[in-house]
Amino acid sequence: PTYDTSLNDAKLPDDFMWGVASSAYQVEGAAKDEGKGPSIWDLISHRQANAVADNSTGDVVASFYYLYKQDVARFANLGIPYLSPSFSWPRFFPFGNGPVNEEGVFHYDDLISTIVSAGITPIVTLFHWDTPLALFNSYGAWTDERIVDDFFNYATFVISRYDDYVPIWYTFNEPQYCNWQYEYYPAGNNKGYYPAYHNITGGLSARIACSYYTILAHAKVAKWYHEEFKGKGRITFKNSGNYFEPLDPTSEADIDSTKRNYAFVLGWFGGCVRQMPPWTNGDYDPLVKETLGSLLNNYTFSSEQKEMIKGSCDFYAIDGYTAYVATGVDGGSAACAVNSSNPNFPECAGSSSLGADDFPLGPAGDNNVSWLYSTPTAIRKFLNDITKTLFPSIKDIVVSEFGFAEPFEGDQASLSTILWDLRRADYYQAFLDNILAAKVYDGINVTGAFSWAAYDNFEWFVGSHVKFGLQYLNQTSLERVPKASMFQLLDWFKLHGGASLGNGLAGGNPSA
Ligand code: PNW
Repeated sequence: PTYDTSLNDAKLPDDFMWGVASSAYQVEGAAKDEGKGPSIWDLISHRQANAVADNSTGDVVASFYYLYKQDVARFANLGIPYLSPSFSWPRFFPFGNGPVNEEGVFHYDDLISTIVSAGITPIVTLFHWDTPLALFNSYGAWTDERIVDDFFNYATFVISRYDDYVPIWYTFNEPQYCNWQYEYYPAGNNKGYYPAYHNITGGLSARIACSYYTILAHAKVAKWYHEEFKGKGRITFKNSGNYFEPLDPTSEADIDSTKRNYAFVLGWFGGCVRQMPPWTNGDYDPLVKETLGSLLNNYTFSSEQKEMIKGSCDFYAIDGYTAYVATGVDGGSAACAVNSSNPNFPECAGSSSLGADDFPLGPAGDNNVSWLYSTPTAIRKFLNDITKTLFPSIKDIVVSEFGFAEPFEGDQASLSTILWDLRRADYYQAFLDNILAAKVYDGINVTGAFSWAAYDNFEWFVGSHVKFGLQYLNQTSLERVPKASMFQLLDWFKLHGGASLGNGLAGGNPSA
């Protein structure tokens, strides 16, 4: 890869937020301990053989639930100013609603105080896919409107308790995933990270319902945070999305396909930042509405709801990992028809990998992260697309996750190869250079960048042998060891500035 040396002297402001991200089920372990209730992921990983590729579970992983004190000390020693973990809903409320689990509360009390005492600023995600199982069993979780109040109850409990210490709240991680991968495995083929419902095949109405109630749950919490609670910090959710460009920039069909990809991934969930014509405030993307037509009938937003959704994202957060080219497919073909037997995402659009900027592809084959291409230059173009074309009203944007999986299958045996992860180090260097270029050259107000992941963890359906970590995790001893990519990340911020330990709260919280 070639690097842009003209950026060598470019500096980030002192309030540029950076750090490492994680999620409760992927790192905590202690799945049955201290009063935690089961989540959908305890069911998926335990009760369905081969649902997780290597049949690993979240029972132990990094045991962050018990080892957080040494983890936080290590992050502080490395000089990492922000941590972005998620909290576990069924640890606070084992049944999803009802009585609170005091042991869970004490745990998160101490986690927050440990982080803050170390000079690190916590940014907390309230929901990272671990839906309380009880809510599936009682009413079908995300397909039922009762989820809105149950999430509200959980979210307001947590925010009220920790708002003094948490300058940014993410209500949801990537709601896109209940939309286009919405089915409970093995009932459906489209394995959902937070499936809409666990004993039906999902189908289009589950998919639409789950997106609908997620948006409403976010908006209800944000309205409370802004108007009633008057929170000290900011609130939004993390979007999942990747850069798309038309395979042939002169082809109408390829351009149309690019628009559809963006509309169905980002636009579906964009009402909270959509504030100018031709879009309607607070609503779904017009292309989504036009494509789905009457299928949205039971899930349209009232004007009161649109009012609540509008402005419910204080800034835009994007988990952007990779890039694709969009290709048009015949709009009239059966493969493209939108109906309940073919609800696949994204309607009437095709895509494949983008040429990899001479960076390597992510591990494919047995490792099953074949969606991940190392295309670090795309983030600059993506930030331009989001802030200038898709949602021009956005004032600031945070890259809330980015990262790369390594080693590849053949490398797994050797610890030195695992620690000497130069492909990931290259990805980080070039990715961060492109974020900096977007800021310096394109004038985009990108205010943070968070690496996935703090250490190797449980990578959902592909299990614990897929390693996104900046630190190696020895799965037997639970020892953590920083990899080359961790030092690459730290060196990059040493060179280019950004937040440092201890200045986070003031930097990240405009009202502090
Ligand atoms: C994110 N894609 O998921 C999640 O927030 C994390 O929990 C996960 O471990 C991490 O990225 C790495 O996978 C994604 O297909 C899954 O573009 C898939 C995609 C993007 C993000």
